[in-house]
Amino acid sequence: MDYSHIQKPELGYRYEFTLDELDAAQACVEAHGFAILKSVLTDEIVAELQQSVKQVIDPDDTLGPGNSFTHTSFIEHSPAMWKLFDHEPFMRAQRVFCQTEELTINRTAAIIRNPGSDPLTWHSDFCGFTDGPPTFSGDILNRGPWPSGLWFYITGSHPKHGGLAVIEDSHIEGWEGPEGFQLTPDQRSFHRIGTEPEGYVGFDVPGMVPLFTDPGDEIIFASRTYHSAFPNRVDRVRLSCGIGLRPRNHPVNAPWPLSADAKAFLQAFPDRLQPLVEDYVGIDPAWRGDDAMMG
Ligand SMILES: O=C(O)CCC(=O)C(=O)O
Ligand SMILES: [Fe+2]
Repeated sequence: MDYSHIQKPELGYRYEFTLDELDAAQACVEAHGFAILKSVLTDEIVAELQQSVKQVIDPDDTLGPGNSFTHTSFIEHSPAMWKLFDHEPFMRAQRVFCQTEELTINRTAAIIRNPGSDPLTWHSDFCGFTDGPPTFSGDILNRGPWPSGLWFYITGSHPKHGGLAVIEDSHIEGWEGPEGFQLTPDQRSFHRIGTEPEGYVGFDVPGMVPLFTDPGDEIIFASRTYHSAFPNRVDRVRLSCGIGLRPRNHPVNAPWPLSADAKAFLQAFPDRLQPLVEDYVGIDPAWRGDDAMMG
């Protein structure tokens, strides 16, 4: 399926903001669950990040047509991403979106979606719908009120190019799913009423907002906001990367040890930026809690 016919929607409210409208952008995230902040990155930073995502994930260009890959500790390998912390417009914005002056790095990611890659299942990144013991890394890192999405689609977000789509107003506690759908038992996705309770893939969902961005724009979405990514149907790789930050006064208790890469990153990270990695716990994507279901 090709989604090049999908147009930028006219909503009854503004959701694109400039760097001097940070409070309005945050108000939109609070009201509707998402916002776009225009031109946060310079062209130079965009170019460096594009280069870095390719170099860290797929240096020899062997990922192959139709494939995608998500790197879940990108910051540890990308000095290009470190530069954002010295880019004051970026920092000022993140303090507003995280509602605190004192930030720490929660998690980071970078994604390559090659031409021909599949659409993503609709989901929420939030893992606090139930309060049982943690079963995987998301239960530790994605359980707080901080934004789940602080993303840069550094080759642009467009429906034909593997861009992001969100569901407006889906960030509200108690949201029950789009009209005609119901939440899956774990509440992290939804399915059409009357069908198997499997996460939905498709772009005919009421409330869907396809996001159109330029490479330097930041996409912000709230902790619970449901989102998906279109398939990449143009002949150009889709690149994205994101830095999830959380308030520094909100430590998370990670059950996994810091990896060798995480330790090397903490050592190499510049002294002046060290407050940003206070309580940095890295990630062990393979970690499973005792209560994790087998199989
Ligand atoms: O690939 C994308 O555009 C979205 C990725 C995403 O939602 C995730 O990694 O949780
Ligand atoms: Fe996600």
